Amino acid sequence: MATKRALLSVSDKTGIVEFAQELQARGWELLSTGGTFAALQAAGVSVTQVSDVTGFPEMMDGRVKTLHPAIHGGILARRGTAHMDELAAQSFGTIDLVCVNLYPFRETVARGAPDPEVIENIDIGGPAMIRSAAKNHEAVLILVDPADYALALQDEVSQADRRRLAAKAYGHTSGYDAAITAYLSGESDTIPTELPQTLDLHLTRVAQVRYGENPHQPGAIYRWGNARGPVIDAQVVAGKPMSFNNYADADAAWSLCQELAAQEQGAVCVAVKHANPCGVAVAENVATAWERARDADTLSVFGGVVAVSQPVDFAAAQSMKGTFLEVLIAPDVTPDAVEWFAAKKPDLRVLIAGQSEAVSVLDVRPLAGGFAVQERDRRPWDDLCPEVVTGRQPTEQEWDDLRFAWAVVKGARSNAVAICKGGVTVGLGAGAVSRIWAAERAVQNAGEGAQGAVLASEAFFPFDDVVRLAAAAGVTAILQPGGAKRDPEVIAACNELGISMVFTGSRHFRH
Ligand code: 93A
Repeated sequence: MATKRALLSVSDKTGIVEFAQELQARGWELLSTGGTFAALQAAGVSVTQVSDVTGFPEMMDGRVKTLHPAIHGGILARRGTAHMDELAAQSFGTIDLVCVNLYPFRETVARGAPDPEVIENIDIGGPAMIRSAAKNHEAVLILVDPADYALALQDEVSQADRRRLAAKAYGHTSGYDAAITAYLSGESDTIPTELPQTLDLHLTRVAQVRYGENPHQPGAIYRWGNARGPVIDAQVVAGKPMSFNNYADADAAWSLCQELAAQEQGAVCVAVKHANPCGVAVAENVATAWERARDADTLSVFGGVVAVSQPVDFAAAQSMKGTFLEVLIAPDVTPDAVEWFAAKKPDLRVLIAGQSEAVSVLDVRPLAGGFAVQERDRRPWDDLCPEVVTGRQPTEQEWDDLRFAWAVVKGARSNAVAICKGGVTVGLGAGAVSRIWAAERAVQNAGEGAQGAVLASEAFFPFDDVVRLAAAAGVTAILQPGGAKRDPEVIAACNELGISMVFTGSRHFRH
């Protein structure tokens, strides 16, 4: 078999030397552009310059390096066709692997470089090679991410993986072009500070579901650009295929679970029904957290979706005996637990969450004809300056419960009220169209459990009615943003009834 040739041309040189060494050890011939060539040669890798292949030097400060038929013909030739004869007639060889990442355009914009420098960082030859290789992905491996180098070193890379790499490659160039578009139209591409004029809505379908929210609605799951997500990239280790509603609820459960895990000590369990938490608990281990979350509302948890913050072992799995659940998502699940679930709860979808460093910071709501887009509400507890506005101060235990309850109402649909005690939701009212109804639901749900508990609300109290209701049920401390016209009346009611009130100054609607 002819020697395989790889073209390496990368601005981000992470892992490139090790990768080139591994390719060389497997008998690959390596071609490379100026800077990459220098880095590889310095590391003792034997490599040929692209200019020796094209017969032309790199020109115009590198603007023209790889834009040549010897390169693009070698990538694009359809193997086993007359293309190969055309290639041979020019004495060109094939190129079987293209490893490229682009000039750091975004980074150059981000550090406020002058316009000519930004323009110079618009990569032309790189995207051209990426597009060529991705088009011919049946024969050519296209790598745009050092995380995929290991895959390329396998003896045989499947067609499915080659296609996935090609899709990723087009996502890479389309995101890159969107950044250039944003810059040239005078908009910043740095999303967290200001949302851009145009959004790269490059979406790839990643999963098929039987139907949408209801059987008469077609549905599918898409990935946004190259983003990875804990749920869309989760590994389903047991159970039935995921449904549309399973995806949505698992996402809601996991995100609240992660938020709580970041601020609490111990294992967190979040049970979700219809995108709202119905039982949430933090405890010394997963089994106990689950049991407390379940017991918080044994009725609603039926058919629920559960996220836990720590690995599920055999004991934790067994604690879920006797409750019908749709989905369980965890950072890991031990093999004996997976086996037990598969045997005893064959319908339960058991998910090991995917890596999610690059989860989108955007929150998108569909509108007929477009989308409403905002930054996600990611404000953590530590960013707040909670202020006690009553004579009575919360006790230490109440502070812990207030912080816990605050995260829960933040993860629920407005209007949301949570009553919590000892790291467990004892009463929840979410998705109500009036605040007092959310509070009434929570109080009713809590029953006797409201005695000595705390209450949190994701938005302010327009009247003192919630305070009076909560105090009558036995609640001793309340947390809310504050900022209503009638705040003085609300505070007076707390002082009169001897309960503490804390203002966070931060509202957390989730409509
Ligand atoms: O200026 S370019 O658009 N012209 C080209 O022909 C070309 N070929 C590769 N930039 C080009 N590249 C880019 O050079 C690659 O996309 C990569 O980002 C970079 C690697 O250059 P070096 O190996 O010299 O560090």
